[in-house]
Amino acid sequence: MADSFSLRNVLENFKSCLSDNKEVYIKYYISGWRELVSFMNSLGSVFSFISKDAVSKIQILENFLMGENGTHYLTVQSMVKYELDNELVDLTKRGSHPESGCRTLLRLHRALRWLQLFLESLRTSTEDSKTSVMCSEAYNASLAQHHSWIIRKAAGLAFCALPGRDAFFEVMNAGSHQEVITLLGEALPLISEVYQITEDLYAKNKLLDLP
Ligand code: 1PZ
Repeated sequence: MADSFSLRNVLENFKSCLSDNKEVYIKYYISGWRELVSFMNSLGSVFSFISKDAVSKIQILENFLMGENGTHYLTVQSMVKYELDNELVDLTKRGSHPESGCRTLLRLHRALRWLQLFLESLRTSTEDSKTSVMCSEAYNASLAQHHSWIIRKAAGLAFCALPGRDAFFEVMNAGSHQEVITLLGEALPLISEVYQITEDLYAKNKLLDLP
């Protein structure tokens, strides 16, 4: 529910993502994304083209997790191994597996880099910082390179509709500005760790450019 959103829920999910031996649980990874989507929806309908795409990717992964081969989709590590071992991934061009777990998660993984950069810049921002500028800088340094011109344009337009910094801190619903900043400081290392573990795993298996 949009009105029960809190930044804390997002962070709790990303915290729960890591197993003792540093594997990434898909269940919590997608719950974290669901929370972010509900947050984005509360910002207005300009963002719905973004949340629709995110939701469809979350849904693909959830279907794998709930499906008959669900045990192989417990962690990102087990998913990669299972899909590669069974040739369930289109490696160079889209073919018979256009919606593999690996390529789907890669899209969210790239978006996680955007999130990491954006939240870090929010955390260190000052009163006169603009959310739209922070958001587009984070985007240009991450996701943009994977998007077509038309999507970059649409994203740029959506960023202009972001609430200002004060309102943004309010909708995060995690207390005073100072409390939000503290919470971000605690959470960002966890998000970075989840990102880095996934990045290394994908790099090792040469999966960073999946079509
Ligand atoms: C609060 C501000 C929100 C800004 C979000 C910044 C990200 C902008 C992304 C715009 C892309 C949306 C349209 C869909 C693009 C898809 O083509 C790509 C590639 O997928 P493919 O076509 O290969 O299947 N999809 C993505 O890159 C995934 C994007 C997920 C974005 C989730 C953002 C969630 C933000 C949470 C906000 C706090």
